Amino acid sequence: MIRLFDTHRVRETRELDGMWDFTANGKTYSLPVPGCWEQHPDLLNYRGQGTYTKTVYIKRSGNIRLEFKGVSHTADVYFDGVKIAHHYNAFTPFSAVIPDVCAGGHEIRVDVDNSFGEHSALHIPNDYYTYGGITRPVALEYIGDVYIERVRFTPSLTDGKWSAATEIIIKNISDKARTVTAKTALAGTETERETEVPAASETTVAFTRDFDNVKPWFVGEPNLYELTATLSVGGREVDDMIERVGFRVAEVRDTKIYLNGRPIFMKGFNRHEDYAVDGCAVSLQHMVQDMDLIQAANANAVRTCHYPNDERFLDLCDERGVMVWEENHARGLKLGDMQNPNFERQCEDCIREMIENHYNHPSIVIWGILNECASETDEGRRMYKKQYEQIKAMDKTRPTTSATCRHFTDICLDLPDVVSFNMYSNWYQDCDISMRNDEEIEWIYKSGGAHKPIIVSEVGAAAIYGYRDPSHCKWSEEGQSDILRDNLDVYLNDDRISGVFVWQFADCRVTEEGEWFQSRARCHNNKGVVDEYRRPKIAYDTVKELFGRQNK
Ligand code: ADA
Repeated sequence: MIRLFDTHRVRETRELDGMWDFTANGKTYSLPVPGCWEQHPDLLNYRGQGTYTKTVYIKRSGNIRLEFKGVSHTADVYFDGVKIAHHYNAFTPFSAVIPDVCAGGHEIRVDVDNSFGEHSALHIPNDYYTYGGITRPVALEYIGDVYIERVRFTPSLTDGKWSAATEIIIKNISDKARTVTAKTALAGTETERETEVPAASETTVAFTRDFDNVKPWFVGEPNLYELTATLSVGGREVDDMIERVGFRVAEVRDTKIYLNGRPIFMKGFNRHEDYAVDGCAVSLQHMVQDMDLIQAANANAVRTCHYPNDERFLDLCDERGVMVWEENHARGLKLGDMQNPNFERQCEDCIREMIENHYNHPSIVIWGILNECASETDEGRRMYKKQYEQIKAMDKTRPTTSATCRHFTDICLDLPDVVSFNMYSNWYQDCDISMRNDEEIEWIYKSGGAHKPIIVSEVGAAAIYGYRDPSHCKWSEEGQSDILRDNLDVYLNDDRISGVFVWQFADCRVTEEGEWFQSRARCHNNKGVVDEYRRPKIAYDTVKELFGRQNK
């Protein structure tokens, strides 16, 4: 399943989930897609290249489109031996159109690489694991010469009245101009327009309409609507695209974040896409289990640390009324890492693909960038500024932020709409939590963050599941619970703060290469309130109790 709802009724689409042949180190396996190759006993720590192949049967001649929702971390795709796509980054989708394919059997080959090196500026040895494989779903679609590339839905609220702009991005891959009729249907309102799409080009058809009888999307009130866009040529429907949208506007006014004019407080978890046996190819069942546990802990938000998430999880957030801070792919990159010649382009591609593909999710209320990167440097500031500007050029409807740990040295706090900081009081440094919080906020106000909302983007401590100790020492479940209680008691009751995210929801695997193993017992980041099998630690109930008390 590629999304939690049907995205087409006219366009014929087929998912290529299932068993693919896989070859690595001269040995061939049969591996499931989506999946990580690390799930195979021969490949538990394999880092390098591997090749997936699958023969598909095309039942009628014409154009086909292949969509990969995620390949970790670099893919080179071939169709009958001809290269059709190259993509870097495990966490954003990509597609390829192959024109004039004849009916019959054809081979899809995907060369996958999860190695580290200068070619990979974002996937580096880190405090999470870079798996290998075709880790998210793959779809094969039959399309005509003109088809819908994307649909953008932008709601707005003026004097209590809803309106929305719908843009249909139409592609013509033929060498002749085509006259098409574009239609939309949403919440009982239909629109139609005829337009000509020049040969080998892309055209956008836009409609703006008022919507008087819709219910807004809000936290815990996830009203969703099906937006259908249809394309006809000569009176015959040739393509369609279905989106599931919500009437939700996000804005920052002075020190608060507002949804639909109502102030919100984001209380939630940082969640890596990582599950014991699934690796980063988290199954839908395990996504739903995560969502159930997150909501049972009285959370209302998730931060997709530190990369764009699988759209099925974002669909779940839409359905459940859970707010999302989604961010581009970057964690803890020092200036030297950011000066990798591939860094800026790889970030730009990631941001573009994240926003193009996730723009319509009402649950996403804020875009984040560059977690704990070199925001204390002039060169780093240039890159932060460029990425914020890219986001605003693509989406003016959502606020921006970035989680900093450059305490007292960050020179980028004037750039985002919301200032966020990661703080591990009483884990990495013992201190008076309230005093340290006051110091941090007073510095933020003096360093470009005045009159902005503030989010505590990470707070937490580690515990080894099952390790109990009456001394409540560090690494014990009791110790983790105490540290989270003491910190959340401060952050949940400070009116200057608009949100807090616990680091982290679940334990996750980390890279063994480099120095991470030294401070990461089991080669895991053990700060989850549940372990990698989602077995709750004492801290889970502590967070549940404290989040349950906070009803801002
Ligand atoms: C940082 C980082 C997280 C994680 C955390 C930790 O804040 O953003 O990814 O590494 O520290 O566990 O120390």
